[in-house]
Amino acid sequence: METKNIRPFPKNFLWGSATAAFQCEGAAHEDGKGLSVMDVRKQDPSICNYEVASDHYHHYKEDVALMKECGLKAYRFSIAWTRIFPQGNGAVNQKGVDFYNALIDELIAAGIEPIVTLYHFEYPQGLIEQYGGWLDRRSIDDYVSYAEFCFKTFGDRVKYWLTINEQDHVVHMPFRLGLSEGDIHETEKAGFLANHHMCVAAARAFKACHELVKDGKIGPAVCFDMLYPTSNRPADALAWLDAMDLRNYYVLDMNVHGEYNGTFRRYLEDRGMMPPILPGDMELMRENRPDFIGFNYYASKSISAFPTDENNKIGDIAIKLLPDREAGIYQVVKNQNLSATLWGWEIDDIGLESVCRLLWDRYRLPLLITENGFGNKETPDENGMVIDDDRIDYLSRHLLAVKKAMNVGVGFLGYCTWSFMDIVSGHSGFSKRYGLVRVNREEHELKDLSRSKKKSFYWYQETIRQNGDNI
Ligand code: BGP
Repeated sequence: METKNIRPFPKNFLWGSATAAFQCEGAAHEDGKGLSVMDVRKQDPSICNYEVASDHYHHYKEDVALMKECGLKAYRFSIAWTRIFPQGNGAVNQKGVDFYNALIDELIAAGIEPIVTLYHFEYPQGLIEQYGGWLDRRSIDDYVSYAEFCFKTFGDRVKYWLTINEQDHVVHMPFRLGLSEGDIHETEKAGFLANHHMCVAAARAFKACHELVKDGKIGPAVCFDMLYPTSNRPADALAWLDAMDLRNYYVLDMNVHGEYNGTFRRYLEDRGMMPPILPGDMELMRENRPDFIGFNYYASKSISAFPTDENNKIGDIAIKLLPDREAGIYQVVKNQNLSATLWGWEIDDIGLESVCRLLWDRYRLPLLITENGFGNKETPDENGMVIDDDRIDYLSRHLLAVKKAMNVGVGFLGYCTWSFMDIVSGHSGFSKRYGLVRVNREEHELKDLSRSKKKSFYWYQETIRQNGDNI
């Protein structure tokens, strides 16, 4: 809604930026780090792997100095689980601990609040080999032991924690669970078993954080696209509700309310995919709630009804990243009202405003945007600077959406751009850049990995300096 006045950003708003370990650190085989599922991933050879990435492991002091110059109040990064526990459990690798201690100390000295993701896609390959990873309940204990170790070791300085990045995507991506593609139904079933174990593990991590970290706050970091019914046909509106429950709310409903929402439960039971729930699992979730909702937002999608017929039966699904078409439920269709990135991600800042309100209405927990950013192909101009006006436009519109959501009462902790420096994109290597800072390398040519500030760096610096009054 438009209002005559708009409230300013609060003084303690966490102006942040984010990365993830496997996408920026490099040093994939250095100082005792063990292998993760991302290291062993078989991928398109035209895309770079994660061995060097942005070489943040060796450039972290320079990177933190740039964050300080930008004025960041918070930096979200992830700990590579296998830098601390190379096998996922068992012996600790002290050099890994030393690295994160040094990074955290550097941030604190720069006046930047660390926000730490415990697990961002890079599951230890050792646990896959020992017992099949998240498909086995032993995974819960190993995740909790790792989390407790981090709380005890870093919790004197790290007060904001995130349990699992985009669990709602991981469970649909076989290789991130250490599975081969195989039979789609079996893979889906395995994914929802993993999902249950992750929710139990997250509840135990919420509990442990509250017990071990003085003033600690912890939450999930899901992906949350805005969804729209494509038309005012009632069947499209119903398909939209189903899609919201099945794509967006299902993990958070377990994390916050300790329940499988009705649509999700019926969906799983109908397909013989309901995981075994042990006595105490749901009570544990209900008794241990997160302190905030962390979510990544990039785009919106349009949903229309997709009825069954003689060709499309219940259970027929088309899997891409997530099922984009499920017979008897919904299908994702192009939104003619929005422009998109080069990768087809539909740009929708108003969608973010709606998401913030939906999340606040359903959970009444403060929000932390853990990722929001614009991926693009980029080359520096003749003066060596990347003039990324499209990114500035994208980020400022999305920040205005946050401001407008706060204006009608949505509680917020802060906002992180994705990403601080260029990192390896999850699906498109170094050809798709997100950073406020350019890293001088190409897909396969490493060059000197030097850092240079893009135009968006200066824009974000000014935005933080004005505490968002320019938005
Ligand atoms: C999120 C992930 C990030 C990052 C981002 C952009 O899903 O949490 O790790 O990859 O998406 O995605 P992509 O790199 O595929 O453009």
